[in-house]
This record gives sequence, C-alpha cells and structure tokens, in this order.
Amino acid sequence: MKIIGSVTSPYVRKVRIVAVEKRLEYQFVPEDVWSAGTGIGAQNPLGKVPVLLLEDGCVYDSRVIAEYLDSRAPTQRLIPEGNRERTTVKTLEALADGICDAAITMVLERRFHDENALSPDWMARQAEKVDRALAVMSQTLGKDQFMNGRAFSLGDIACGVALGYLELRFPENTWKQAYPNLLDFYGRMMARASFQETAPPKA
Ligand SMILES: N[C@@H](CCC(=O)N[C@@H](CS)C(=O)NCC(=O)O)C(=O)O
Repeated sequence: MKIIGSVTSPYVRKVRIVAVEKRLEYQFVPEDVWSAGTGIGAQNPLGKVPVLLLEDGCVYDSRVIAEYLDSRAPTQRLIPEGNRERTTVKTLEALADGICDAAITMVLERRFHDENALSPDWMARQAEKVDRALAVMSQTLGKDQFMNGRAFSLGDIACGVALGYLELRFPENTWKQAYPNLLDFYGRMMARASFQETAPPKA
C-alpha cells in the first residue's frame, strides 16, 4: 500500500499517523502537486493529496483514507464504533481539517497574489475560522488528556496535526499562549512516535 503526498501537507500527515498508529506498513511516495509536471490528476481527478494507492485502485480524500485504514486492522480503534461517539470524533476531525482548510486558503492567497492584491476581507474571514475553531478545540479538551475524554482517537490525531500546521505556517499565531491546555496536549501528541516520524521539515 502506498500513500502519495507531501511532507508539509497536514492531511497527508494525518493519514500517515493513522497508518503508524495502526501498525500498517506503507510506502510513502512524495508528490509535489504544485509542480508543472505533477501527475496527481491521474490518481485523484481533484489534483489533491493524500491519495492511498491500493492494488485495486485509488482512495481519496484524507477522511476516507483515515476511515479505511482504521477499519483495516482491528487493533486500537481510532474511530469509536458507537454511533454518537463516532460522530463526536468525526466532528473533531472536521474541526481540525477546517482549521487546515482556512490556513491553507490563506497560504495560497499569499502565494498566488501580490501583497497589494490580497483581499483583506477574505483573509480576515479565514483567520476568524481558525480563531473560533481553536477556541472550540480548547473548550472541548478542557482538562482531559484526549479530545474525546480518556481514549486516544482520530480526533487527537487531526487536532494535533492542525496545531502542527499552524506552528509550521503561522508561527505568529498566539494559540500557545492563549490556550495552555492545547499546548500541553500538543506536547503529548508530539511525544508519540507517529507524530515524530511524520513531523514536517522546519520552515
Ligand atoms: N479534503 C482534502 C484536502 C486535501 C488538500 O487540500 N490537499 C492539498 C495539499 S495540503 C492539495 O493537494 N492541494 C492541491 C490543490 O488544491 O490543487 C483531504 O482531506 O484530503
């Protein structure tokens, strides 16, 4: 099984962490989706990574891949089976992915526009999403060890990855000062081998 992606993509990192936590072997295939010669469109018509390459075809996007990997091995369920708890964890994943979506939108806005052509309203709208989502993430965690109470789940992986992405691309964001419980949580996530193995190169 192969995971196609880049080392800086938070969605790619999320599914790689899931694979490591589930003790599933995979081969990482680097792909720069922004390069002129990328062939990613043949594996994912949406032109995005991650893509999971299986013997019988391609799987995308990261939420589908994470769910597939979790159900592939019975050890340590990262998505609880009970309907309500499962939905809570998937909502946490949506929250964390949403932070990444907004953050990446800001990164791309800067990459594809000159400084004077940036839309302040559009940037502010994305920044507000990140701010609100961080507040909810901190509130959800409270004094618990994990996002969904006592058990480690996909919600922790997604939230840890989103915080890592902010650290990488928006080091000026003050979440570490504003939310000490998230900082502690992030430290716990970064202590895991799965997070260490997939850490993006320092910018
Ligand atoms: N919802 C998708 C988002 C994937 C995504 O946006 N990946 C970025 C890399 S961080 C990408 O490939 N972007 C290329 C593009 O938008 O053309 C997922 O969860 O897999």
